[in-house]
Amino acid sequence: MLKVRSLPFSLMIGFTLACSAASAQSRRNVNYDETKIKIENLPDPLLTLSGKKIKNRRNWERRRRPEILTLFEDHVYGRMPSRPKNIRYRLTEKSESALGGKAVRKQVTVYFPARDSNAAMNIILYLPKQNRRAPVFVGLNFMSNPSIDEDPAILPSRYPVIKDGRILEVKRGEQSRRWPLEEIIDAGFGVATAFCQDIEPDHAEGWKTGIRTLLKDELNIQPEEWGAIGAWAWGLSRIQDYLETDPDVDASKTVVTGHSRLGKAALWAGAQDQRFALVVSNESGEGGASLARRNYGETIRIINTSFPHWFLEKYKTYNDRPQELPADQHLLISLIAPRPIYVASAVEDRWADPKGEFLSLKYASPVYKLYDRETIEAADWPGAAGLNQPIGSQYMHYHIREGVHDMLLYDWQQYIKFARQHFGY
Ligand code: GTR
Repeated sequence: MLKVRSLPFSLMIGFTLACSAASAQSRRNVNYDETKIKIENLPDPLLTLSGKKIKNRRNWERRRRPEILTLFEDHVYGRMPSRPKNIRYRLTEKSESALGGKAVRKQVTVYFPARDSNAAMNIILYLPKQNRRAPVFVGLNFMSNPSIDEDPAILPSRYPVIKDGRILEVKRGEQSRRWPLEEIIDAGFGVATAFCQDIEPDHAEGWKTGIRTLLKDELNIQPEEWGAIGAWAWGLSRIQDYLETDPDVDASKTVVTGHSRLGKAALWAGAQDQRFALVVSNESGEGGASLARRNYGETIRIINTSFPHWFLEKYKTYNDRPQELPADQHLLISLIAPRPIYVASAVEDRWADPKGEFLSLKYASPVYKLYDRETIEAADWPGAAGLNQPIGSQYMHYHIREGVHDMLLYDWQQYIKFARQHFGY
C-alpha cells in the first residue's frame, strides 16, 4: 500500500481559508483598464546590470544569462538546488496494451534520499507503441495521477488531494479534458506527469511536509530559500532525470509544459534546465509569462497575498513597486532562448492578463535574434480579433484561444504541431 504522509490539518485549513478570503477581497479592486497601464523601467534583456550592452551569444551566455538567472533566484523564485545523489526509481507497473492497445504505460516511483521520511513522487508515463524513443511532453498535474484519465490502472499519487483545506475525493478522469492522451499518443508523442503535491502540497503550510523540508539537508537549502513554484520546477527536472534513464524515450526531445500555476513552474524549469528542448506556457499569468509591470488582472501584491508560499519572501517587497523589480517576466522567457517557446492565453482569462503574456514573449525577441532565430518582434497582440489564430515563428509562438482559463484539446493540438515542426516529423 502507498503510504500517505500525515498533515497538520487544522493549521492547513486555517491557512487555506485565510488565503481564499484574501483572494476574494483582492479580486474586487482589480484593474482591467488598458488606459491606466504604464510600464515603467522595463529591463533590457541585453543590458547588464553594470550597463554593458550585449552584442553576441558568447557574452549573453557568459555574462547576462547567468546574471538574469541570479536575479530570478534572488528576487522571485529562490535558489534551485541540483539533483540529490542516490535517487532510486522503482517501476511499479507496466502495460504493453494501454489506451486500447495503442500505448505503453509505465508507472515509476521516484524515491528521494531523505533521512527519516518517504519523500517520493509517482510518475505516470504513456508512450506510443508505434514510435520507439518517442519525444515526451512533461508536466505536473493538479489533482493526482488518477485524475488525468479514466484508465483504471493508474495508481494513486503519494499525497492526498487538498483543495480549500479539505481532502478531496477525486474521480478518475476528472481532469481528462486537460490530458487528451489519445491525441498525444496518435501524434507520436509520449506524456509524463506527476501530481504537484507529491513535491509540495499547495497551501501556505505545505512546505512543512513537502520536499523543501524533507530534503533540506540533502539539497543543502533551507525551506525559506525557495518557494512552491521553485519546488515544483525542481520536480519537473526530476522527471527529466528519470526519462534520461528510460530507453524507450528520446530524452533530448522533451517538452516541458504546464497550466496556470504549473505553467509558472514549467517556465522556471525550462529557464533553468536546458535539457528541456521546448517550453510551453499555458495561461501561466502573473509570476509566469505575464509582465509583472502591467497592472492588469492579478498583480504581485494579489498573488503574494493569496499564495504566500509560491515565491520568496523578498518578492513581497515588490508588491507595490513592480517597476523596481530587476527582472520582469520577459527576461524569464529570454532564458529559454534559443530553444522554442510557445505562450498561450485564453480570451476570458483576463485575470492572467493575456496581453501581458504576449508582451513578455515579444520582448524576449532580442535574445532569440542573437541566435538568428526568427522572432515575434514585429507582431502585435492579436486580441479578441485574432482568436484561435496562432501567430509567430518556428521558435516563438503564441495563441489566444476563445473561452476560459483551462488547458484544452485546442491548446494541445497547437503545441503538438509546434513540437512536430521542431522535432522534424
Ligand atoms: C489563480 C491564481 C493564478 C493561477 C491560477 C491557477 O487563483 O491567482 O495565478 O495560478 O490560480 O493556478 O489556476
